[in-house]
Amino acid sequence: METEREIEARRERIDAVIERYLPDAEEKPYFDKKLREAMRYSVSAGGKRLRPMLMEACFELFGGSGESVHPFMAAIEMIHTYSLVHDDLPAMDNDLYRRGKKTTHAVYGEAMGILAGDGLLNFAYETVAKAMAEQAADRDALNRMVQAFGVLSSFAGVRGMVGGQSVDVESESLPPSAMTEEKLNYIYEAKTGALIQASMMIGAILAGADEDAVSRMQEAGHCLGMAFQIRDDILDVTGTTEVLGKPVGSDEKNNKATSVTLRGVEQASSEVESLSQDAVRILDGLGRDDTFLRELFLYLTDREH
Ligand code: GRG
Repeated sequence: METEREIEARRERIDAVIERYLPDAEEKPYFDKKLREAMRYSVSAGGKRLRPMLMEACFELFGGSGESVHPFMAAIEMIHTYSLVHDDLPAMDNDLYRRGKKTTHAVYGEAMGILAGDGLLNFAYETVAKAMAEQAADRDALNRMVQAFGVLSSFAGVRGMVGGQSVDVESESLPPSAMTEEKLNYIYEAKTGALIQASMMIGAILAGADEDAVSRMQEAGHCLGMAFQIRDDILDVTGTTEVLGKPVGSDEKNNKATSVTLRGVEQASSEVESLSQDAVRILDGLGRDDTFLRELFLYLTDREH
């Protein structure tokens, strides 16, 4: 209960941070007002804010303080939200509900859905670039931000989330029997795991953690990301639309190969358990006060939505 209260309090603070970096819908020129409204709708429609929360908690774990992590927290949520907006489009999953609300394209139309996603992706990098320019005088801080920027762009891109999504999309036109364990692991690590890994690594980098610590965060993020996605597969079978805020049973409807269709709910659940223990073990191995992060890991791998 204490953990849930802490998570909720952090989520509210993160919402306020993100709000500060979103484009203003009223700002002139007004001709593109609809686009800015659609971008704001997509981000403000809710969400657990897991990635910025992990980023901030990792920043704190390595002794980071102050606001240098804020633009990156906002940026990763913008990138995550763009991926959801595009994933919901008719050309991809064609979903009408997300986070308990109508999806962006269902409200603003397909073309504006595409543009809102494009807008969020670009605005994420613009946000970070602006923050970097403001740090130009402090070489150490700037170097950390440059490194974090590299992680953000590569893990969100072709070698990360976009790459994973492309293989996921391609696999959908093949029979589920064509899916291999190796390919499914790649899809999960890239599509879902990459942004989780990036969040944790960026928090550590901005706090000044050394290379070894950053690679341990990458490893812990891998375990957490895999556990998170497998839990998502399980919830698609065992969850409810009311609690999840999105349709359930969509994997079966789309005849999609997942960890559950390949290995069954029971085995998938024990994988979640062992991956989450691995993640906690890596974290504990750092010998730092990881109380909140540890609780967050366990909460996320045990989540109901
Ligand atoms: C379109 C480039 C592109 C990528 C899409 C993220 C993604 C890749 C697709 C979304 C579909 C999906 C089930 C992804 C798995 C990761 C996942 C469970 C995303 C939802 O993340 P949450 O639960 O969402 O953190 P909220 O709404 O809480 O932010």
